[in-house]
Amino acid sequence: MRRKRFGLRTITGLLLAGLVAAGLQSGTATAAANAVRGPDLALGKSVTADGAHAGHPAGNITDGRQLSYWEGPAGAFPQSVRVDLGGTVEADQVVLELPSGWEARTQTLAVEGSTDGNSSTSLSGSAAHRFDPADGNTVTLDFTAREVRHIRVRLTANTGWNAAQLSEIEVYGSDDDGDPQEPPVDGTDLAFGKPVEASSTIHSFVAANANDGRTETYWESGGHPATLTTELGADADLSGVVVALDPDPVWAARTQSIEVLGRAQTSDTFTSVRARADYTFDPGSNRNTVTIPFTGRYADVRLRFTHNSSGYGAQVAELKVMGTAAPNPDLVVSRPRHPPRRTPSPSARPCATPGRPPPPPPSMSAWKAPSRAAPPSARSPPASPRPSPPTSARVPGAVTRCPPRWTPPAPSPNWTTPTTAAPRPTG
Ligand SMILES: [Ca+2]
Ligand SMILES: [Ca+2]
Repeated sequence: MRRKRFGLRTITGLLLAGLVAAGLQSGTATAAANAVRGPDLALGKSVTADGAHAGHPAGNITDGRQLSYWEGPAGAFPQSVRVDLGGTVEADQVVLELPSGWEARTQTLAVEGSTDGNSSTSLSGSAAHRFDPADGNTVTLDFTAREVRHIRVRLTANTGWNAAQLSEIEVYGSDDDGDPQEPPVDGTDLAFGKPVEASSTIHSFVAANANDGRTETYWESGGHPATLTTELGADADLSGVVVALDPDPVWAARTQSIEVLGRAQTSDTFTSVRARADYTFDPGSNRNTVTIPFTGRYADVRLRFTHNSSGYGAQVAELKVMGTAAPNPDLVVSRPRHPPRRTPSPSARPCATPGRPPPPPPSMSAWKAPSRAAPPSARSPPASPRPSPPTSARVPGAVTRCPPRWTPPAPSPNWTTPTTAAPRPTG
């Protein structure tokens, strides 16, 4: 069953009304509204482009950072960049971004969608779109909801630079995967009461709170990235995880960016079983519970968190690992359990080394340094009102944030090149 769009506009309206009533400023309201928009279905997904400037590869376009961008080869229009969403979704909005501090420019572009990577349909026809720092250098394109797996943006002109430029492509709509309103994944909860450990913990919100069977107790990390790992004791055939926060409405809606990893009992390393994606926890629409399906035989399951729109560390009240025990004849006889693997806290270890060095800063000739302090990135909304579950005083500012890892894009299917060349920009 296809889930309904999250009722986000309704939620946003109610939230905005509440914030206005509370006398908060519009900037706070906007950030909060962004926080409850559905997950970005393109985040972390594979990207290919016709070409790219060596320092600004296509992968920058779904890395969740507005500051990092893709740039096409100089002087070569048209240019296309394509995102494979990994599965068919029903999309009705694409958001395009440039770094928020750049001077205004207009890019002529069209957005197309495809279910098979070959035939495509127009989602937003070719038109000139202005990227303006006054609007966060963000362009939002709404269109009639369509089922797509691939999104392609074709750019034919850029008034600000002699190449196509985009720092983020975000896709919104509904995604059949991870539908919190669908029946839970199969099997029983194999994580209840099992050993669980976290990369960091703040105050008394310890990891053991995450599988004690009570949603009123929760684990919270001391920043991001953070991991929560549960050891099932033996391999099991898994169908997914259920991640819950307290459904009490005192918890405001929030989005957490989560990757799921698994490790078989014969392996020493974790592998990703579900790519990083944004999941919205909302007491009003999904009882603050998110289901993340995957399949595989694993003994240990790890959640890796890289963002929480509430502005605090990763938060999990209950982690359920759903599945059934796997045949395991030699568990006791021949294979000792792994020794405990404790990861030092983020404050005690350096940031993870990304898969490649970060791109150099943009050439000064490409954009003017803003005369004032650049506005905060749209990726860093201020903290939403903190829920008021029992807690002692927080220690703000103690968190060391690490950059998200870069994931190399997977090859995407060929995409039929349009028969008509797009017009070149004049001048
Ligand atoms: Ca980016
Ligand atoms: Ca709990």
